[in-house]
Amino acid sequence: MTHRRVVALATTALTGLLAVGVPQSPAAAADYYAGTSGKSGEALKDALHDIIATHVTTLSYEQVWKALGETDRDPAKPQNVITLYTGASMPWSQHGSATTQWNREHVWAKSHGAFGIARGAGTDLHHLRPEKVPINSERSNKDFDDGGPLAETAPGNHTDSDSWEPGDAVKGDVARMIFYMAVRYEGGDGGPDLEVDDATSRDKKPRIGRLSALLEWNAEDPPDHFERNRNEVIFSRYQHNRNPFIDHPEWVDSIFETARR
Ligand SMILES: [Ca+2]
Ligand SMILES: [Ca+2]
Ligand SMILES: [Ca+2]
Repeated sequence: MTHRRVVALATTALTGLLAVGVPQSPAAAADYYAGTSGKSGEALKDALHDIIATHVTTLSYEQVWKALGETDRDPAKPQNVITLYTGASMPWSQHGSATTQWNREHVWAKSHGAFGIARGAGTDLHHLRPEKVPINSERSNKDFDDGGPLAETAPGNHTDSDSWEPGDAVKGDVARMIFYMAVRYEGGDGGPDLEVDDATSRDKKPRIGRLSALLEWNAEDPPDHFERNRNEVIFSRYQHNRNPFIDHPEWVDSIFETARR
């Protein structure tokens, strides 16, 4: 285990102790994950899929606007949302397709599996985030990986021809969104079976990468209050399912480390 990972794990524990204002009680969270006890790897993935794909409410693409106003609300300025890659605060009302506005960034690029904006993967709040229109365009459908020069539109982010490296504050958020999607979507209901691989091939298959970078990012940037709160809002008010990797970041390695080999 690297020193960096040890520090990240210690920080995870500390963040858990210090988390305040999140309505989910430990007892309720344990109940949600009943059936996962003692499981790891593929068996844990299957159990989590059954939990997070059952009793889910799907939203229309139009309903996503209003929901993001709540899930990504700026705590210091309730009429605003916080955008994903740079943490900018923008008025919720300023959404649309103009270059001065924000729109709905599909963190799992919607061409990777061609689900578009269909109910389900295309409208799943667990991977949809507000982002400035020019940044959304520059990220495009690139895979995630470390490297490249600074992005033109997004300070603190890096990009090259085949990949996007988010700012340090949201690297873990991005990783956990991707891992959620891979477990949530297993090809049921006519939807795609999304999977993470170690490539940055930027193709249209139902895959995204790069797994090794995403594993590192999950360890380096543990869930904070903002990320936990948004999981709670999605669960209690919109979709009624959770991102298990925000509640249990350690499950990422259990399920996905094996996929790398
Ligand atoms: Ca690259
Ligand atoms: Ca973070
Ligand atoms: Ca899958």
